Amino acid sequence: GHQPALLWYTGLSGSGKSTIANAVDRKLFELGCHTYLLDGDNVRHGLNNDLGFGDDDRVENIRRITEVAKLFVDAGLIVGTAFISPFRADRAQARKIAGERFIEVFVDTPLAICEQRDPKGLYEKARAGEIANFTGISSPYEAPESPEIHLRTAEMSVEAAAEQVTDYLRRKGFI
Ligand code: GGZ
Repeated sequence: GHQPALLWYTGLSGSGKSTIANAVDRKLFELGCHTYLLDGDNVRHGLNNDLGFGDDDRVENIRRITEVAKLFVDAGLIVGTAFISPFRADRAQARKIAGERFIEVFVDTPLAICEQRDPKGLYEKARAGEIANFTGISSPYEAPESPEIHLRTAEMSVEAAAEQVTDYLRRKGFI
């Protein structure tokens, strides 16, 4: 069996949040855990397709994600959320709502590396002024001060990062 939990991934665009969250999900599935992953693909394209990237819309984006994640946690799942979630206050609110089940996972990839990867060419567009309010360029990212899990991705593989997460879950008795 396993205990429900909320793995709250936070980090810049291109930091690897979704990739790592998916790798963790696969490992948990193999262990027989019931999981669900909320990410841009299933939330920003559906429930939150009325929201953009100004500060107010990001706050509302994260507020709704927090409430939906809470429902899945109440249903007993190990939930992952993979959003930039740039504001400390919003993550603090999610922590308050999820209680001791909240696990902040800082996907700590330096801006220079994210920008170098630029898998979707978004940083290039943001630098050229073609995308407004781009996180790290023209919109702030407030890094976590004391995340439960700190992934320094520049120094590790996706597999090693995923293992750091499952090790934590094991150590704390969630799995
Ligand atoms: C940041 C943006 C922006 C702006 C579009 N700023 O790398 P991606 O493409 O796939 O991930 C980014 C995603 C960020 O959405 P989130 O819901 O995670 O953001 S937040 O938590 O701040 O609400 C990026 C794309 O959307 N994208 N415009 N201006 N990222």
